[in-house]
Amino acid sequence: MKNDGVTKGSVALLGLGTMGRVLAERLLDAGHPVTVWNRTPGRDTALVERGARRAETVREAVTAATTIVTCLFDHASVRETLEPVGADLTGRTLVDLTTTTPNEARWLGGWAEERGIEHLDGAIMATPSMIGAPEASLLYSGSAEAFGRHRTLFEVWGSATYDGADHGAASLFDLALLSGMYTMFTGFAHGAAMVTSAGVTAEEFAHRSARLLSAMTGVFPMTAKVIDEGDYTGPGQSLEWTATALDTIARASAEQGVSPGPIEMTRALVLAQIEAGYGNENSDRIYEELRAGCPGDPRRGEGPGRAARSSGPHRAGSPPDRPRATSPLPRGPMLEGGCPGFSHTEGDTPWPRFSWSPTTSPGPTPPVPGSPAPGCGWPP
Ligand code: FVH
Repeated sequence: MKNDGVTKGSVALLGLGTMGRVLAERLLDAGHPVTVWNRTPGRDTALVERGARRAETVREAVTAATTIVTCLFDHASVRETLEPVGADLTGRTLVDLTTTTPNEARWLGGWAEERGIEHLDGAIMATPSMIGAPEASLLYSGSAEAFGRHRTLFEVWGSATYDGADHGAASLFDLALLSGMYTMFTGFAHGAAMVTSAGVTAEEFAHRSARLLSAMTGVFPMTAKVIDEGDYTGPGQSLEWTATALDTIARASAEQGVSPGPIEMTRALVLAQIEAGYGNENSDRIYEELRAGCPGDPRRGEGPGRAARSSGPHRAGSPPDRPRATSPLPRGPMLEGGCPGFSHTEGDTPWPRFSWSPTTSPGPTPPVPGSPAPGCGWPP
């Protein structure tokens, strides 16, 4: 670890947006020497009054600390900020709390490794007002050593979970969790639009919706078991039944003059699996449709269920050329070996790992495996 006479435990925080400012405040509360930098001047005034040191340039900030925390807008802004000071970061620890994709985090991990910079990617599972409170949770992945040394520091922000050496792991969990959150809020907004069209307040609806949705989360473990075992023939709501229910909701929505957009999205997944011949199977099977990939992606169909999807004529309610599954589905290459361009190390992380080969100059972020394929927009 490079020190250059810099105080041990000193932190430079780059990015003083809504989140960055709160992260800096909690560090100051905990007694850490903090240097702050922001692209637009003036956002550090309150922090400087509380004892933070103002850096006029990125270089001044990174050379003032042993640990550099970035909390910027996106991956592009992280690159724009850090690339000119790559050499100054050598021997220091970089913790990027910016929301990025797993492959963007892996790219930054590779870029850092090439320069002798310890790297951890972090994901903040909290809003700014939660930072420092017990309900705030932050995920980290990358250098285990760096995580171990910084754990106490990280805990000033919230609980700190280490998700493994794959630099993209924290980000993968972050975005997977947020997928559920965004679609839940969209479903709530849709339901609210339906009832407010009849004069009911959204507030009244919120109480009922929260009760139902909270209860429904109790079903997750059972759904997960079905997905993990790949057997959709057990008891539960069939795809055919679900399609009828979704159709009724969509028609009710239209009757109220409300767009059925969120329901149409789910319905499309259900109908695709019915068309593939699984109408009598459990509606948890929409997982298979998601794993099959994006329309237009050359890898589409490489996930589990591919053999069944690609063979024989499709008949509603009866899977083509495949007996109804009583044992786990054969796992396809996407699960076992990872996506094209990925490698998976036995006994290491349970998700596909991106093999990153250092080059002298990383250049622009490569079109990374797993990035959106053409035709992946919605509606398809
Ligand atoms: N706020 C939240 O609730 C969420 C919670 C979960 C995690 N996110 C992620 O945290 C990152 C920062 O979020 P933020 O809320 O602080 O965002 P802003 O208030 O918009 O501040 C953005 C900062 O980024 C700076 N910035 C933007 N572009 C550049 C650039 N090209 N070069 C250097 N800095 C840049 C911006 O600077 P300025 O506009 O003041 O000059 C702000 O400091 C984010 O990834 C969330 O997804 C927060």
